[in-house]
Amino acid sequence: MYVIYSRHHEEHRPPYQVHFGRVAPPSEVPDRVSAILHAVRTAGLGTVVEARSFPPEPIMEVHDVAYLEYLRSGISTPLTDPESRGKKLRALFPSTWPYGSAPDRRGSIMAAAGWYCFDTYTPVVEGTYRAAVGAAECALTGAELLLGGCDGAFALCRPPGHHAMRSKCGGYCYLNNAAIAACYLARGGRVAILDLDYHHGNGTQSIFYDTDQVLYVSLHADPDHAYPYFSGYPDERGEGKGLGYNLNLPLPPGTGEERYLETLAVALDRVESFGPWCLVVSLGFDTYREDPIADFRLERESFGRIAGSLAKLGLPTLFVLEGGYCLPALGELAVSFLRGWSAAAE
Ligand code: SP5
Ligand code: ZN
Repeated sequence: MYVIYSRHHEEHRPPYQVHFGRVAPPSEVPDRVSAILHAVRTAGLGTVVEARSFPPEPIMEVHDVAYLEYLRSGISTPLTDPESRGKKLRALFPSTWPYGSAPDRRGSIMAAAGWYCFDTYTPVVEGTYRAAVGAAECALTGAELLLGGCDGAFALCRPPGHHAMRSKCGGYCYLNNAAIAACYLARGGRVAILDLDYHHGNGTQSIFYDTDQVLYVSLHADPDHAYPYFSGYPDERGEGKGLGYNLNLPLPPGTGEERYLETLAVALDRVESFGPWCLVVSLGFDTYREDPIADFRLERESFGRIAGSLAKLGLPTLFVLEGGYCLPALGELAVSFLRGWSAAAE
């Protein structure tokens, strides 16, 4: 198993997030990936490699050019508002969103912020664009390994990606790493994406909602009480040609291993009946019982069992890191996962 990282992830350091209308410490921090890398190296698991660089085209297949330009240059665009003329921001957050039947007006940087970002968790800072491109390159490097015949790769993407839409950031996500990899892998045939993050991958769902070439299946907290609130319901099944190629399996608060593995079996049946040539797993560790922002009850060993069930599919698989915020446990969760995968894949 190759484990892929980008040194550029450290350049994305959000100073804070706004949660329930209050300033709170950031959850999505550089130590997340450092902790996993350290644990994987200490355990002597897998081959750790750096992402290679890619031309912009595979990213532009998923994301809108004007949105990419917002991520690249938004933070250095001076405000023109009366009380802050000429000032530069340290972290670009929206304060206003398009309202009513607002036409596409993006004159000021604050209009762009509301246009291109859907929540108060996802600021653009100086290093965001470079880090997000590095994360996409981790996923693409993994995709290329699969196309070359490798049967497993784990891309340590940071910032994460599954909430990012074609032209909107949100949920700590800027570029949809799993979607970018899936598009790249689609040159080899149909691709399935299985999303195991605690939160519904609203970005990934929206990107592939109208296609039958990429299947999206997700296990996540019921949006009736959990972020991202507006999507992840079972009646969202796809549209047009894509009808029947989107499957949401919401789970209640307190979900533990038994219920999780039963639901995973339903998801894996759908993946098998789709018959993809490979699988992309959006892997979040925020389903862990001690995760500070979530309420599932998976144990460390659960991650090894989940990996074991995935390995039994026998498909070339690209794991793409999404969430997971319990810093003291992240390393051991990743190690448990990788051990479970290699034990079953042998
Ligand atoms: C990729 C991913 O897992 N994104 C998650 C986005 C979650 N957004 C809601 C976060 C609630 C954060 N609560 C912070 C409390 C700080 N004390
Ligand atoms: Zn999550």
